Amino acid sequence: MPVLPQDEIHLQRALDLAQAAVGLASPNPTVGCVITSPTGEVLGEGAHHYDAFDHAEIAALKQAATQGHDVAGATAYVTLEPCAHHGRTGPCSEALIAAGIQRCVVAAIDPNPLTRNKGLAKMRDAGLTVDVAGRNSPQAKQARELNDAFAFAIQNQRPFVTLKSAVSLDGKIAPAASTRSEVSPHWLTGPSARESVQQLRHASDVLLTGVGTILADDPSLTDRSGLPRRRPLLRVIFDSALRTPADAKVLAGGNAILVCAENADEDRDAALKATGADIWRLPTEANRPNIHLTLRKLYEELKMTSVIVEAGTGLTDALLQRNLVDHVVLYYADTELGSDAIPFSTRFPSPYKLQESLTEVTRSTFPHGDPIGTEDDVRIT
Ligand code: AOF
Ligand code: ZN
Repeated sequence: MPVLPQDEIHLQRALDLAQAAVGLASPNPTVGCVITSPTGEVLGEGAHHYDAFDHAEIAALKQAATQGHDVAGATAYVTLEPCAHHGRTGPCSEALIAAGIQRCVVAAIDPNPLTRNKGLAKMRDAGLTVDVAGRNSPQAKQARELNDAFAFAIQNQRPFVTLKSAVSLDGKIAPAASTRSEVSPHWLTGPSARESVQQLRHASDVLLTGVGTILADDPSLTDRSGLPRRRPLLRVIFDSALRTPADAKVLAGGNAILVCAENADEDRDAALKATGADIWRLPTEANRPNIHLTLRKLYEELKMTSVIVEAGTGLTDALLQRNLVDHVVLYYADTELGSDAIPFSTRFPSPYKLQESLTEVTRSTFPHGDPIGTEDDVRIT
């Protein structure tokens, strides 16, 4: 791949269509499709939006029909293998066959066991030419990255967890508590890191934090990317004793769940629920909210497939210790904060050590290969 010179261009266009649908497809995968004539003319385009039901291929076939194009003998470029099962809609592989598509170019195989490889087989059996992008091609990589969370969640029955933090070169996330008030809350992130964080939040279903972060910084923790999403970013706060103040910014506008101990003070409920927040009373684990249980509930009951964690040392440690971190994004600030400052994690003396440990211990859970993404233009503002 590419087999033909135009393949790369059309597959890239299909990937761009999928990319534009990030936030609109979850809990389904993000998928784009382009249908072209044998001479390379674009006949129809589509992307999957969960609320519109149609899979990307059906959306593209419908657009071609609306524009009066005949797709017999055409090529379909799809970022994910066309499905073979009956779910909320009929199988796309059969729809492409029935429409007379002659060739299908696929960027990535569907990780869903219900349909994986079956769509390809159906089309091949029907006599279509089916080409799959090489595993290491840029198109295949981009297609897999778009659906990292979907693939992980469907195979592990819990959401994909991305841990995000801004750290100093010596692995600290904030100055020592005694000097903290002298520093602005956004002390470690520059404009380009902040923009990147918004993109990460936009691609996530849930933002997870701890009550310590709420009490220390009173952050609003919203998706301010300005891009559309089908369900608002759900903020989940681990708060065993319900210490979150009812006027905390994170509770403004609802879409928040406080996870507390079963015996947390009942009197706090009414004030917190009045903000629109939900309260989950769950059995604790060593006096802390049970992380496994929370993640499983988020997936099973709310179909949440991706979580971004923006938290302090305690929650970061707890997640790393339980091997519940699937992807780490660190923004490095070109500074050192000294040994009294608050560490990213007590389990690792510095991010460099963290990188080594993750490479050894949990590399197999990292779909991207390289566990740590850095951004070199981060500066203290
Ligand atoms: C495709 N094209 O655009 C998408 C696919 O519940 P359903 O019926 O919407 O099916 C969802 C499953 O279909 C999902 O888990 C994945 O395997 C596949 N998604 N397939 O051919 C698409 N979004
Ligand atoms: Zn489909």
